[in-house]
Amino acid sequence: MNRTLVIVKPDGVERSLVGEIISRFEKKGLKIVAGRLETIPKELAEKHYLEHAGKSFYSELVTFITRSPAFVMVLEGPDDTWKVVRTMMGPTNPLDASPGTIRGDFGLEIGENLVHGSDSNESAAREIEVFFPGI
Ligand code: D4T
Repeated sequence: MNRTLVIVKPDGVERSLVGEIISRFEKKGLKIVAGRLETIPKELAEKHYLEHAGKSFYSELVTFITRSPAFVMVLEGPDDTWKVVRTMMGPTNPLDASPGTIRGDFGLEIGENLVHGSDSNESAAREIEVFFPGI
């Protein structure tokens, strides 16, 4: 089986969309193998978003992802589960996301786009190790 990291970001938790979002993944057939509600510590957020360090939106991004609890989870499914999850999330900017996707149905702003999903098997392995070391 193949695993990926998914985060319902603080905006999704604040808007009580955790159940709705998890439900979509479960109905699709993906299994939750780990999950935790937590206010992501700044150091962890910086590690997670390392690839964006130095970009104009980086400090806003770290402030946003750490501002209140997020629901962090590991989902398991077929090969390239990360791709299944990203398709269900829709593109980064919710304004570009089609209805039927999470961002398309619930989002309007790129800085409040509800959900994170790993963008490759390599990122998934790295990110799972950051949030759930040793699982
Ligand atoms: P994440 O990583 O959160 O799943 O989002 P994506 O994989 O879809 O998009 P990303 O890594 O390119 O961006 C990470 C995060 O930064 C926010 N962002 C992005 C932003 O606020 N302004 C921007 O211009 C971009 C490109 C949104 C998602």
